[in-house]
Amino acid sequence: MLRTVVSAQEATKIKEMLAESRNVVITCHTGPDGDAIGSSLAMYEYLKRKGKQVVVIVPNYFPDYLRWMNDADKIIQYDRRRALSKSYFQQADLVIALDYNGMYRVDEMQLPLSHCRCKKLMIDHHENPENFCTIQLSRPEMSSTCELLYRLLIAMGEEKQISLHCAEDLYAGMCTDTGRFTYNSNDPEIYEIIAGLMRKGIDKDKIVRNIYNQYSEGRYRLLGHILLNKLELYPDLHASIFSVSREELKQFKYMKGDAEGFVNIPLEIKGTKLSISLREDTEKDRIFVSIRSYDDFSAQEVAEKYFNGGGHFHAAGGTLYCTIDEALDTARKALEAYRETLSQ
Ligand SMILES: [Mn+2]
Repeated sequence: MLRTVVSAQEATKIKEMLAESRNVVITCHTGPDGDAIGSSLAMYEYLKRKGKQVVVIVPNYFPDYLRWMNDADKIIQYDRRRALSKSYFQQADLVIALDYNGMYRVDEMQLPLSHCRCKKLMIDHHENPENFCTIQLSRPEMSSTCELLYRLLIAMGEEKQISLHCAEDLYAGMCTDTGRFTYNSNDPEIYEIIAGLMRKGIDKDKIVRNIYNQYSEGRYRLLGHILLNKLELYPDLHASIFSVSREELKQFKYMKGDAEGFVNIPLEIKGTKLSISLREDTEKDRIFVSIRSYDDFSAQEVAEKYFNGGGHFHAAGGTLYCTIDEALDTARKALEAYRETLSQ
């Protein structure tokens, strides 16, 4: 038995909301990751089996390594199919917001989302949710939206309705949001949930291979370049910074998703407890910042104070509108500002 995370009352309300709806649009955040796509397709699978008219609409491109999931080919990409997407939003009597906490997180899809007068349901694990949904199931203490969605399905008494495909999607999201259960995953119940998903017949080893062993050659050449030429290590501060410019990304035939997880790698160097990654956008003049930390050092605080961002305690990010050199200066200043804490 899992502890109560979703109360019986909440579960009943959500179950009723789902039962009353006929045309459902499932949405997730821009730059969808494994948890966003996993929770969206798990919900899609569940509602489809309930006989609902349901579509998944994502704001933009999602990485190829998530396309093995059942019905991934049915996902509609908003930035490519605006008219079609808008018609789905207009017809919807329920919009579900998965793995995001505010309308700003869907980028340009905000327009049809905010115009949509129907009921909205949020299921999410990011802090400080915005109040834009009829029902808001927000649990920042959850490791992933997929974990929360599994708990919701159980709380609604729907364990039997979790299909093999649904279980695969949920596992994929739980796995990617915890770095294959290497961070943010000390809750023993996570493993009870995995056991539950395995009883549905998932091949978890194959899911991991499907997700992680699908990268391009360019990704590893780029990583080699970064580690050899771009990584700045500050052993006295137990910290590291690296930056990648648009030119460098082009040189290594960068595709969206190719740099994913790079920020975690410097933390594998003994003694490092903070890693900052700065990556120039290939299109607009902006720098994507990614921050990871260990122990009691808050990546979130650094993201908020220096990089117009936020996130989770150990995994955060932000955006800077400046040159890559200016971004490097900002990152170095941030390290200096935390010298006392970091040098301990
Ligand atoms: Mn997530």
